[in-house]
Amino acid sequence: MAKGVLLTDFLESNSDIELNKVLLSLAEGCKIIGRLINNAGITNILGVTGETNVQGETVQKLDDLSNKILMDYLLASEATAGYLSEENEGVVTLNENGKYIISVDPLDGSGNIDICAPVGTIFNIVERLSPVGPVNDADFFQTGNKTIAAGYFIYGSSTILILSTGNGVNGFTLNTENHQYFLSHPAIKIAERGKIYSLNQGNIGKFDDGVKNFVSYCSENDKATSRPYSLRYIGSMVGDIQRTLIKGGIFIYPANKGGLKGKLRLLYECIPMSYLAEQAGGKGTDGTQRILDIQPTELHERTAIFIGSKDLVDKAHEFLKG
Ligand code: AHM
Ligand code: MG
Repeated sequence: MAKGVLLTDFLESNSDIELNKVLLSLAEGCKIIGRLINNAGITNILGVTGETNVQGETVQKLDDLSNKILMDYLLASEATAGYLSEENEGVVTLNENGKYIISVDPLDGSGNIDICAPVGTIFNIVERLSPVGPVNDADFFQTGNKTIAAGYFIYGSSTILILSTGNGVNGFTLNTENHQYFLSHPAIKIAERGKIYSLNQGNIGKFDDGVKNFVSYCSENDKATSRPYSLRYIGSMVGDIQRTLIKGGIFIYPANKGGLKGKLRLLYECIPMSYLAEQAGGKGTDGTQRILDIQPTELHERTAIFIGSKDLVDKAHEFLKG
């Protein structure tokens, strides 16, 4: 029998009872999602539903199932007041008396399931602003400075929960024998100096000169700074952020020329990942300001993101300023 610190024990000493209920419901729901993903090829749940979501993107069957599972489990937690998801147009009230609201990407990188690449569930939790009753959009329009807890479950060679409740970042691996999460990655710190850069370089022609020049800088020869740096890009944000947290480096999803908004969503992708990055000693910005300082104004708002080791995010900023 595996020994170690269980997620349940860890949470007892790190967060309040209501928050624990939300986190533990998520953790249970994500066990189910992880199992569905593991068996997807033999249970006819690969592929698309034939529908598009509110953002005009193709919905995979597993996107839809993951969304429903999370809603069911969070409803059962009785502590989750409201739910915002990439897969739902508007916000959903789960428990009118709940204290917390949650924004999620139920299955990030789902376009990669067919090739067995890592995918994940990303979440960000804040306290609701409205007192009781149905939640509203304003409850969700809170900056990342108000985040109480954030993280993701990555379904890769292991299922791992990467979590911060505002006191550093810890990883919990799901033991497949007893189905319990154990602390496996305590006190994760991002390397201050990164040697990996990560972006969809095929789009380089669409990006501003600042991004292009930074990419050229990363691929130049320079012994003193160990360049060229390695290029790594999974195309699944949870996978790319997992590598960035563990090995250091920078992950970038820029805006197209002249714009501020990239592809990735502020509330349920960029805020939680930037919260984790900062809690691990790194940085997350949109190229001009901290992601956590951005005031959200739309539920499915997008932003550019530059996230990871401090030195590389700062270096990218030098190039972006021109
Ligand atoms: P999704 O939320 O619809 O899965 O899209 C987000 C994903 C991220 O996981 C990943 O970083 C990005 O899209 C990759 O985009 P691209 O294919 O343009 O490189
Ligand atoms: Mg996503």
